[in-house]
Formats: sequence, structure tokens, C-alpha cells
Amino acid sequence: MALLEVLKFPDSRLRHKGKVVDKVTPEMQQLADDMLETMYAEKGIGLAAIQVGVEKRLLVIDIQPQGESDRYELEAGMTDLEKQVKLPIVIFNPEITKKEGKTTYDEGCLSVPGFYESVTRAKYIEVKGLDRDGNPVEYKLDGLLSICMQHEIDHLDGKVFIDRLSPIKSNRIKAKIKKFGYPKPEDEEKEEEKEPATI
Ligand code: QAP
Ligand code: CO
Repeated sequence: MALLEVLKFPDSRLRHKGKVVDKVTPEMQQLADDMLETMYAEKGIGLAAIQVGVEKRLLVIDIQPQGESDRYELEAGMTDLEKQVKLPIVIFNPEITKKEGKTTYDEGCLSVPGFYESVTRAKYIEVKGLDRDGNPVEYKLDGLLSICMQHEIDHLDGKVFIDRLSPIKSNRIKAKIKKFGYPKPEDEEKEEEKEPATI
């Protein structure tokens, strides 16, 4: 097991596309395990191989909070479909075969830490691919799992969630990152504390 470095926007490698995995080799399984370990260590709920600089179509997802992390407000309850899914999800060559409805969620990303914005995506999706053993799998997803799967598949196509915002919002975030870089977690807390309530 090993922790991997997560690339931060605007790293140009986040614009690369993942290549189809022809065969799920032990090396590919090791990569999947390292990505899961990295995702848990960084308190994420999803991670795509592109984010760790590997150009393969592989992503991992787990929306069950690990330890005390309760950032993702799962007290609202999982949907019936979500409860049926065995977590974590490890999927190679994910392909969306069906999309239905629309839903909006305040998304974040381990490659854009500290920034959260509303993104609209399909509410329900069906996805097929290969599991950790190289066997075909199919998922029917809604709720946070559906959103997360679409967000991670975007990474495999060189897309980051801020690309899906209005140009005004996305340019504002890009400019802020260019100018200030990313806030350290301590700075973020301090800023919240001293921020006066504004009307
Ligand atoms: C993608 O994102 C996602 O800013 C996964 O300081 C997010 O795991 C899909 C994270 C929301 C659907 C909804 C972000 C951790 C983790 C941060 C993540 C941060 C620490 C983001
Ligand atoms: Co992301």
C-alpha cells in the first residue's frame, strides 16, 4: 500500500484523458488499492486515476464517512438504490449507458481543495465497466453516488467540475487560485472565525 500525490488544478496532467484498461493486472489492482488508501487519507469520497497522474480509465468511490468525517451530510439518508451498492466502488473503463433527470449539488474536488460550487448533472445513471477482479459490473445509481460517478468519469475525460460552472463563476475561481493558490486548512478556519456577518 502507498499514498499517492493528488494533482492540483491547474496541473496540465488533469487535462489528459485516461486510456482504456485492456486487462485488469495485479499492477492495476495495486493502483486501485493505493487510490482507495489515498482517497481515505485525504477524506475524499471519489478519486480518478488521472488525479494521481496515471492515464488509465479507473476510478474509486466510497461515500461512507471514514472515522469522524461527516462533511457529506449522510444523515439525510442514503437512497434505496445507494443502500444496495457494495462500497467501495472500484471500476475500470466506466461507461454511462443511461441518464435520467437532473439534480444539483454543491461539489468539491481533491484537485481543487477548499472550493465548492453547485453543479447540475443527471439524477439517475446506469454505468457498466469492469470490477477489481476484471469481471463485468453494472451499477444503477442515484443520489450522491450518481453525482460522484459522473464527477469522476469527467476526470477520465480531462474535465474538472469548475469547467461545468457558468463562465463567470469558473473564471472567478480560476483567477483566485492563480493569484492566491490554495488556502491551508488552518487559514481557512481562521478566516471563518474572524469573518463578520454581512448583509
Ligand atoms: C467528488 O470529491 C464529489 O475541498 C469527490 O478540502 C464531491 O472527494 C462528488 C475534498 C462532491 C460529488 C459531490 C474536497 C476533501 C474531497 C476539499 C471529494 C477538501 C477536502 C472532495
Ligand atoms: Co474531482
